[in-house]
Amino acid sequence: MSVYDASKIKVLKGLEGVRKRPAMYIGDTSTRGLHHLVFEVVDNSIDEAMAGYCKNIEVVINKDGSVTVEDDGRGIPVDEHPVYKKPALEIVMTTLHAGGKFDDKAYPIAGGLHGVGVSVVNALSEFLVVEVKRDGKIWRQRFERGEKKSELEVVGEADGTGTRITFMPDPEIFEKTNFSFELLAQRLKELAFLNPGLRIKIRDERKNKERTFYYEGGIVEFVKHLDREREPLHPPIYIKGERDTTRVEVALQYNNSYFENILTFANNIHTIEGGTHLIGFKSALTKTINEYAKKYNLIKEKDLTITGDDTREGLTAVISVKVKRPQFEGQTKTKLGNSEVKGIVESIVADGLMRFLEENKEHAQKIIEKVKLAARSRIAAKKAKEITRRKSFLESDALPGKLADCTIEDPEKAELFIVEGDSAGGSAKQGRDRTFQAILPIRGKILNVEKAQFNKVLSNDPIKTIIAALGTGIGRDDFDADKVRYHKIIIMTDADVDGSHIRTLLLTFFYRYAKELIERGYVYIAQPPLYGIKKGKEEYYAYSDEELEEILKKIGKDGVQIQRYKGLGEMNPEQLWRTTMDPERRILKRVTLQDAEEAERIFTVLMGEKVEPRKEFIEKNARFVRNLDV
Ligand code: 0RA
Repeated sequence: MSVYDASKIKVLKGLEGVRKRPAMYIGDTSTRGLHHLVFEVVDNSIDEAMAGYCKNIEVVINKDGSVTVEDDGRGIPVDEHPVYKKPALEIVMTTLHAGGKFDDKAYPIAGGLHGVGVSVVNALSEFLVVEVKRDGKIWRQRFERGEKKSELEVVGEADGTGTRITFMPDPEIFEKTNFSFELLAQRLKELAFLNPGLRIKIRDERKNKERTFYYEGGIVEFVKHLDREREPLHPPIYIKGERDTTRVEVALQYNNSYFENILTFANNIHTIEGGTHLIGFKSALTKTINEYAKKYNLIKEKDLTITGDDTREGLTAVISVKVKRPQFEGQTKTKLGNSEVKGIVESIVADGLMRFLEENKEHAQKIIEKVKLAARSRIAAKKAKEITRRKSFLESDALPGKLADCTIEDPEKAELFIVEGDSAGGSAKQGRDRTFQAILPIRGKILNVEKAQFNKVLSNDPIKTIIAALGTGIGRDDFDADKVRYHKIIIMTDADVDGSHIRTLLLTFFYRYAKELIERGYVYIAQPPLYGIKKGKEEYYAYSDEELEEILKKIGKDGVQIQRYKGLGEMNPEQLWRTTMDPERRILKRVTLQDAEEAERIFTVLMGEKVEPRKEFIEKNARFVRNLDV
C-alpha cells in the first residue's frame, strides 16, 4: 500500500468518527452545535487577523440555507504537501486536528470546542466548497460529507488573497439546520470588539438584513457599549501589558449601579466560568484600591475596611488575555486554567490601575467614594440584621398564599410553574398534575433588580413571593441553593412582547440573586404553542411558524381553523396541560448561564429612557428567548 492510500484510509476513518459522534467535536447537534460550525470557520479567519494578515471577514447566510465565510487573509496554502503528495488545502479539509496552520500558532484559539478544525465542519456538511485566492489565482475544491468530490483546480485569476468557505449543514446530523442571524451576530460583534480594526460583516440573504461590526477602540468601546444605558462615574480605564508570551488587556469603568459586570476572554473565547485571569484581576483591584486609599488617607472611619466585593459594586470590566498554550477547564471548558496567568494579570493590572489613580485624582476620588459607599451599606445591612434577629418571612417556613403547592415533597421530583397573570394561573392550577406540579401566579410589576438596591428588591411583591416559594432565602449571606424546594423552576409566560419582557425580568432576577439555581440547571422556560389548528375533530399545535407550515402541508388547508395564541389565558386548562405542562409532550428550554447573562445585558437597554431602542430590543429579545436552546 502506498503512503497515499494509507493516509487516505486514516483520514476517512477520522472524519467518519466525526459523523458518528458529532457531539464529541461540536458539543451537540442542536441549534448551538449548528452555529458552532460557523464559529469554527470564523475562528480560522480570526487567527489570520491576529497574525496580522486579515482585515475583513464576511459571513453570509445564503438563500438556500448554506453559510459562506470569506476573509482576506493569506488563503489556505494550495501547494503540494511533500509527504502526503496532496495539496495542503485538501489535507486541512480532510484531516482531523490538522487545525489549519502547520506552523506553531502564536495564540491558537483552542478553547473548549473551538479549534477542532475546519475538517470537522467539512465532515458535518452536506457539501462544502472552498475557494482560495493565492498566487494570483482562484482555486476551488468541493467536498460532500467530508469526502473529496473534485480535485483542487484553478478557476480564475485573482488579485489579492483570501479564503472563502461555503457549507451546507447536513440535515442527517443536525436536528435543525436554519441559522439565526441574531445568534451569529452576537458572537461576531464580540469578536469585533476583541480585535480592534477588524471589520466583520454579516448578511442574511433570506431577508436582506446586514450588519457591520468595526471597533477602532477595542475593549474600551466594549465597556462603553456595555454601560451605554448607565451612568458612568469616569471614562473607561485601559490597561495593557505583556509578560513572557502572555498578553493582557483590561478595560474597566464604574457606573452608578450596584452590580458587577465582568466579562473575561482568553484567546477570544468567552470564559464564562472565569479562571486565573479573573482571579488575578480581582486580587489586583482589591489590593490597589486599598493601597491608594490608605496612601492618601481617604478612609476616615476607623473600622471601615474595603473588601473585594466592595471594589466590584457598579464595576463593568472586560478582561482579554492571549495565552500561548491555553488550558481550558470546567464543565463547559470555559474556565482558564493556566496558573502563571494569575500573577501576570495581577501585576499588570495593579501597576496600570495605580498609575491611573495617581494621574487622575478626580476620577480616583469618585471611585474611592463609590467603594466606600458599598462598604458602608454592606456593614449597615449586616448590623440591621443582627439587631432585628427575628426571622423575616423570607426565611420562615410560611409559604405564600397564592402558591398552589404540589403534594410531593421531594425537590428532585417537584416542579414550580411561575405563571404571569391570574387567569393563566387559574388554568394552570386546574390543568396541572397536583402531585408534583406547583403553580405560583404572579401579579404586579416585577422589579428590574438591575437598577434597584437590595432593600427595594426585598420589598417587591412578586419577588417576595417567588423567594418564599423557592425556600432558598436571598442575599449574599442567606441564599442557600440546597434549600430549594423544586428542581424544575419553570417560567411560563405569554408568547407576546409583554410575556418576553416579564421573562427577561425574571431571568435577570435569577441571574443576579439565584445564579446557582441556573448553574445547577434548575431553571426552565416553558414553550407554549404559537398556534392551535383545528380540522374537524382533530387538533394540532404548532410551536413555530415553520411547524405551522408543515402541519398545513400535511393536513391540507381546506376547512382548517387556525388560532394564534397571544396569551396562555386563551387555552383552557386541558389544552394548557396537553401542550405546555405534560412532561410527556411539552417542550422545556433549560436556561443556561449564557442565556441569563444575555437577558441581563439586554436589560439596561430595555429599561432605558430611549423608546426606540427599547421597542427594538423587546422584539429582538422575544426572538432571543424563542431561540434559547436546551
Ligand atoms: C494554513 C496555513 C496558513 C493559513 C491557513 C491555513 C488559513 C486557514 C483558513 C481558514 C479560513 N481562513 C483561513 N485563512 C488561512 C498560513 C498561510 C501562509 O503561511 O501563507
